[in-house]
Amino acid sequence: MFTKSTYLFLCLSTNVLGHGYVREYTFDGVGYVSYLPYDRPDFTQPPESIARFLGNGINPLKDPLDISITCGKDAYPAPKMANVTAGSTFMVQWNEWPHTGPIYTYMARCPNGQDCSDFSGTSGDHWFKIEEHGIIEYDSTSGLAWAAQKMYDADNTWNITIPPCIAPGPYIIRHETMAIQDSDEPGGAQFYPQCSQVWVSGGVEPTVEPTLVSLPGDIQPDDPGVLFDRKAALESGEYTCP
Ligand SMILES: *[C@@H]1O[C@H](CO)[C@@H](O)[C@H](O)[C@H]1NC(C)=O
Ligand SMILES: *[C@@H]1O[C@H](CO)[C@@H](O)[C@H](O)[C@H]1NC(C)=O
Ligand SMILES: [Cu+2]
Repeated sequence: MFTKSTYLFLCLSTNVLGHGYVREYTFDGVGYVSYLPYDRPDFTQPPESIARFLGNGINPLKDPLDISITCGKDAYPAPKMANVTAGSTFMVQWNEWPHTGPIYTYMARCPNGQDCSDFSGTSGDHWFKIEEHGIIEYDSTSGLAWAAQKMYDADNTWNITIPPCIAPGPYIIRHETMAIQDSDEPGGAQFYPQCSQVWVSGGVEPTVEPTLVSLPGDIQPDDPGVLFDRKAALESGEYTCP
């Protein structure tokens, strides 16, 4: 027993130093625990969550054309759903985020109109992007920085606004960071998508139908936001998220 738990502990600490995952979401001021790949209090069942199972845990995805890119490896629908008002800003809390790179978020309306229990989002055009931040003007003195720097400095939080004019109903929110330390080599970019389920209420009429894309599909291995020279990008400030 002693040996086993010590070994487990060492494994976890090594991993946790490397990457990251979303630990908590705050929608309309209410905190919701995310899917926790490691820090379950009793190492048995994950708590019932609004977040989809994340089989890759804190580890990155490398192939944007694999269906894992939609919501993570072996993702499946979560038992719960958060309530959120259209036009409101929600917060994601990562456990940590030790990499640099862009941050962007997509949503998809769950087609049955009731919940997201039968929707993987892995085929067909369902997704629309609600925010993207690549290189940002950090503040008046520091100049340009990657969005992840701002997240890191804000205690690993990021705030995202739900579009005010989308139709009410069930949606998946797919929030993603990309780690770009090896993005100058083909296959070097690391993707960390995370999916949560929400019921959106309110909304400004008339609602606007967003342009929909597929995932996998919208992020390509040779996209100039995926395969690029990160130092040159930061120097020039020229970068477009995939
Ligand atoms: C969401 O709102 C519905 C309808 O008001 C309510 O029944 C449900 O309990 C709410 N869910 C959460 C997680 O607060
Ligand atoms: C997100 O919002 C929270 C609460 O308002 C704030 O403490 C945090 O600094 C914000 N994070 C970023 C990256 O702006
Ligand atoms: Cu990492």
